[in-house]
Amino acid sequence: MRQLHRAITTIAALALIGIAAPTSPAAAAEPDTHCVARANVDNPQAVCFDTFAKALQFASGGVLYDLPKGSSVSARVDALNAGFGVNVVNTVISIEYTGSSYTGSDLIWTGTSGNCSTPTGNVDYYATGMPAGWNNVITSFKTYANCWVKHYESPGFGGAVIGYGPTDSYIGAVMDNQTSSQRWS
Ligand SMILES: [Ca+2]
Ligand SMILES: [Ca+2]
Repeated sequence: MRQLHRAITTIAALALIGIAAPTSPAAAAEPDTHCVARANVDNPQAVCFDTFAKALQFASGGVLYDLPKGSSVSARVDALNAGFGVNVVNTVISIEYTGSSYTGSDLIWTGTSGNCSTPTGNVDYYATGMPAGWNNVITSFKTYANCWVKHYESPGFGGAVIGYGPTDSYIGAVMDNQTSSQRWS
């Protein structure tokens, strides 16, 4: 009986070692990231967080705002944008996603000039290039603050282009994972 008990204890110890063994780094999927960048600057930089809520809070300029738990992304962005000129410095002009239907990692574009003007004959906001990690990855996007967005294949507004257009769950085969610069109007 004692020998059997010892054998079971040994097997259990080996099993624990097996469970505790680290998984291969190659097998670990890259976690989604949630980033914020400012348009209308020369070299936009992304500041990234592990949750969308933290990224949106940063985009708001760090000003706290209270909304019910489970509020939709649109409701939260609308609340942030409603504070423009009151207690919030930034306006969210679009959110870009690496996956279709607003999935994957996201990039919150902000500006400091409030809403886009309704005519699309002008450029209200621009990004001549993408922040680090965001070149050639955009697949879907949501627009805010009366802005529509143009996505360009190349930096500096060159190559294939789609837009101006509003929120789209799929950018289309031609521009999928191709965006290297953007304009908003
Ligand atoms: Ca490109
Ligand atoms: Ca405009």
